[in-house]
Amino acid sequence: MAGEVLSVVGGERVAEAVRRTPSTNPARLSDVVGTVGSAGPDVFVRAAEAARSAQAAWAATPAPQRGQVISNVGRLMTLNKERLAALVTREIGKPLGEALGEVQEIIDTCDFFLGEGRRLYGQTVPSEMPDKQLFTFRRPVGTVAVITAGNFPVAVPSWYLVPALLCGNTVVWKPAEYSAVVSDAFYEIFAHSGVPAGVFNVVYADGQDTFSGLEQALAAGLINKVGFTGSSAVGTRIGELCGRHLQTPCLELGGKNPMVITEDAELDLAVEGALFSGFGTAGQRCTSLGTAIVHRSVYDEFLDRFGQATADAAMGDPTQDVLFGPLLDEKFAAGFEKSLGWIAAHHRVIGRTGRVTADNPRAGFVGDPAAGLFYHPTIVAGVRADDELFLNETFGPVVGVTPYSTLDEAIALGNKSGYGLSSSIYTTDPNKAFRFAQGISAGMVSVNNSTSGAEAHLPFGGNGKSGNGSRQSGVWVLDQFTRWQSMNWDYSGKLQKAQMDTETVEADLTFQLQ
Ligand code: UN1
Repeated sequence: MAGEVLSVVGGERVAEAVRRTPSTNPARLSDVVGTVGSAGPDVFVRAAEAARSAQAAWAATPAPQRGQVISNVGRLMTLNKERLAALVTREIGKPLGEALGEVQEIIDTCDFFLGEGRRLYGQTVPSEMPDKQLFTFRRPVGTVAVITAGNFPVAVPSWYLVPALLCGNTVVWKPAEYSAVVSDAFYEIFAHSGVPAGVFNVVYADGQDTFSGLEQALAAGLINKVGFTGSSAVGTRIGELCGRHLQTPCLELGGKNPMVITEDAELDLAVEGALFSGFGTAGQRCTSLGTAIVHRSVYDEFLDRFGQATADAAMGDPTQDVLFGPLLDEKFAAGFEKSLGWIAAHHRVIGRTGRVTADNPRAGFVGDPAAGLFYHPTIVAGVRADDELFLNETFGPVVGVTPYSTLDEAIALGNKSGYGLSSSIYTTDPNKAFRFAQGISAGMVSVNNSTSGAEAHLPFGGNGKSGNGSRQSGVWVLDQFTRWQSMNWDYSGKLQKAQMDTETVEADLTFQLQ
């Protein structure tokens, strides 16, 4: 596959690198997928300059033509679906079925936005004065910096890049370094779809260099909008930085997503949902299940069935038919091991914990566990509302379970962590479903479905520690990548002053019916 992956500025590869690091297959650590040449902050600034120079011409390109480019991206993604998905599987260890779904999510996003190129509707608005018309227009924000994580190395970037480009913005994209090879393949598809040089720039850099490049680019007035998907800690720093420049970034941060299972829930369905939400993608989605909050009357029964389903689930080699594969990369494995330290004495652990090894084996493991970063799926029963495990995101295959008595208590537990990304309730009672939706602080609510797996055209985003209220996807994301401009056009031939020259309607407002 790719030899060395390099940043792209103004359509040219940037040969100089501050560091060269291998990107390895987390399911088979001996397999080096490619080498990443990381750039310093100066390259980020140069990329922002290139994007700035290309912006006016791109914004002047008729929106339907920009839509044609997005249509081409969708077609090339379809043509390359299997190859791109295989690369996702190889570089970050996502099971192939899920990787194919991830590429499909890009295609769905293109399908939605190619038509938006022929809409991007503004309004005509009546004026309070004669011979005057009012209008609104969506204008591009300008130059956008997009910084994304590697757990969805291509789908989540497409949620930013596709609408941002369609709306007439130019972009600097900073993908995760541990998914650089797949990011490069994604970039090449855009480059072959008719995106002009300079409109889409890519910078591979570590977190610190990215932050300092962004700081400089913002100070130089080169960036008008930042989109960031990643941890709440980094999102907070980006929010502070953007705030100093009077900008509101689009932030998609962590989650500690609750799933409430009521006394009337269909338990088999709930178990299936908890299994996929908690252990699908090895628990490494921002939408992964954090804590199952289970009515006391079905608590033991749920735990038994969930424990059994987890023991029976296929895990291992992500090229095979498994529920989940390895953790994304060494850094994530280390972070997850730290969060396993949150398991406390009062908890009851169901199943094994930690790395799958010869001494800590998993029955039925598919493939060779020693080859990669494989971790046992762990259920921790009896978590309490003030436990670290209850309050903090783990980003790995561990699910906490806690009992509740009343729905109000379940909702309070669901809101307790302060995150507010996604949530789920399993119930057969519509009353409980709506009460839950009203009380839960999450931006997304599933009824009888997983906490993860949002469709690509519904608003996606969170509240509290999960974001700043921004929403991606569908028509809602247009407000991130355009600004409303209002126009008033007076053709009366005189200066008509709003509020002052407006005719008042004659009326008798003392009139009462007899
Ligand atoms: C993420 O993990 O950052 O809803 C996004 C889902 C996916 C996206 C997750 N479509 O689970």
